[in-house]
Amino acid sequence: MNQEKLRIALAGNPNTGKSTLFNLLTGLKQHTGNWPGKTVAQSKGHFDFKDESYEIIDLPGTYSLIANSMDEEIARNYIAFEKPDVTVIVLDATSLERNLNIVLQVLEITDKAVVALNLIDEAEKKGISINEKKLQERLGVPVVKISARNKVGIDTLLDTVQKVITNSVSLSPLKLKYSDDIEKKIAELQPEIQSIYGSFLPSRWIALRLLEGDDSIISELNARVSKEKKGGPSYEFASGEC
Ligand SMILES: Nc1nc2c(ncn2[C@@H]2O[C@H](COP(=O)(O)OP(=O)(O)OP(=O)(O)O)[C@@H](O)[C@H]2O)c(=O)[nH]1
Ligand SMILES: [Mg+2]
Repeated sequence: MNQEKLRIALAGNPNTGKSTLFNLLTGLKQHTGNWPGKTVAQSKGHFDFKDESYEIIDLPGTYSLIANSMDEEIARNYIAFEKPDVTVIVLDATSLERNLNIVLQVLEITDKAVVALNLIDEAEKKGISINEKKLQERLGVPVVKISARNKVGIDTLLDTVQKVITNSVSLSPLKLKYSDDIEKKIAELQPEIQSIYGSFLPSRWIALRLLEGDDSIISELNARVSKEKKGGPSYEFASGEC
């Protein structure tokens, strides 16, 4: 058994059943209900599965990870900077199209992801059938159908999480390709970012945020540079530099 607990983050749109899944796994009682925006701060819980101990983080539901709000900043910072071993992206299978946007955003930050197609019971009731094999092929990360409320598919989801952690599934996450202009700028910035952070932080995603002029990422990066490189040469990103 591992000494260090493995960390799983639950991300996704509001009202997709993240806290229901969190409560089921941890035995805790996070607020759940049929309206969006219940979870406003990250909560932590623990559980064991097949000889392994996990810490699981219930993130606030968000439609995006560009940090327009406190919720988005909490979710984004956890996935990008705290680097969970796996991010489980919980989707509402009855509104798949709207929910896929957050998947692409998470996959820009991390390769270590599993998609949980939740509320599959509700989707089936509505006559919606989803070809999860096809979706998995297209997204390049595992897709598992679950119903957190009815406790269906949970062992398969956790088995899949373990496989991702132990690198026993091959991942080729779908990455958005931008216009040639933007791709050129990303290619210029990435080596600079890597020279400061090594491979620890997602350099392509950081390059995109810098190109967007995202001030919150700039202050986050500066805070981390001074924390991690205390006493070393200081390097400051300045707003509007790119
Ligand atoms: N039918 C069905 N309902 C579910 C399932 N999982 C969760 N729900 C319901 O979906 C609603 C939202 O669940 P929550 O767990 O609060 O969702 P959340 O993703 O934590 O929501 P936020 O914290 O607002 O982002 C609740 O009414 C749950 O009972 C499921 O598998 N099937
Ligand atoms: Mg919640």
